[in-house]
Amino acid sequence: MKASLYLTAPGSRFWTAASAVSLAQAIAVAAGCGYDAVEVMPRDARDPDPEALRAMAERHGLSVIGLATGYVALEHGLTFTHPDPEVRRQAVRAACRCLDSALLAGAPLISIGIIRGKLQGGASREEAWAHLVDCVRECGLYAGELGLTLTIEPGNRYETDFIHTADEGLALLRSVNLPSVRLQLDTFHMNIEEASPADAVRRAGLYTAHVHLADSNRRAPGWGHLDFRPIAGALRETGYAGAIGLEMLLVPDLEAAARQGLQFVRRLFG
Ligand SMILES: [Mn+2]
Repeated sequence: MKASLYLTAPGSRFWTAASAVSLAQAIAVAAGCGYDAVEVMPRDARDPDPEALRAMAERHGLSVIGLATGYVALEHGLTFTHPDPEVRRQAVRAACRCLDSALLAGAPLISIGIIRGKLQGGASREEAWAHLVDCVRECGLYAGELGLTLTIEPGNRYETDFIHTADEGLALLRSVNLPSVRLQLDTFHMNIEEASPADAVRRAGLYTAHVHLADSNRRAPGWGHLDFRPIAGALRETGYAGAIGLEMLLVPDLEAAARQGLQFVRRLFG
């Protein structure tokens, strides 16, 4: 099972930011721990420069497994469900630029999380859902042209009011109906929203293209109270062949969390 470490470009507003550690230093730590890959939340489509990122990873024998699009919402305020069509158009354009960067970084996927936005401006849930489907379809078509995958990550209710569960994610996949659009499951969100995370993994089946692992408190797995064994069992049952991405609070520090996360994954999946 390939393991990847989730890293954030320095200066990002995203919560995984590892203080003053540069991406080059963080990648060196990931390599030292024995990770296979990194996943990166950029600050912009060119920050980090995707080709430089790829070279940094390759220097250590690592690959870039994916880029996150959260920066489009966090840094630029652009979302797929914004009531203003011009904002939605810009959000789609930014996500497509992220796909261009993923291609240059050698990353097979980009993820759709908070870029989907929240209900606002008096829009009804139905309108917002229709906007989301249109935006994801447009980005998904472009991802398909590039041979890349767009993953939809269900998120917990405190971070998004759209798509909390794997079932809701699957409903979006059905509406979009493109082979380039798939699910990304995150154990931290599943622990809050799913009646049974393991059953959610089974229902998502082979629609799952990527998995994030973190414990109940977003710390490294094993440092909270989530039981990962049924989740790992369900992933094995479904024949999941993607990577396991450690997306966790880098406490007490990057290296300690990275080491704990990887050891836990190696024990869990053998
Ligand atoms: Mn995640």
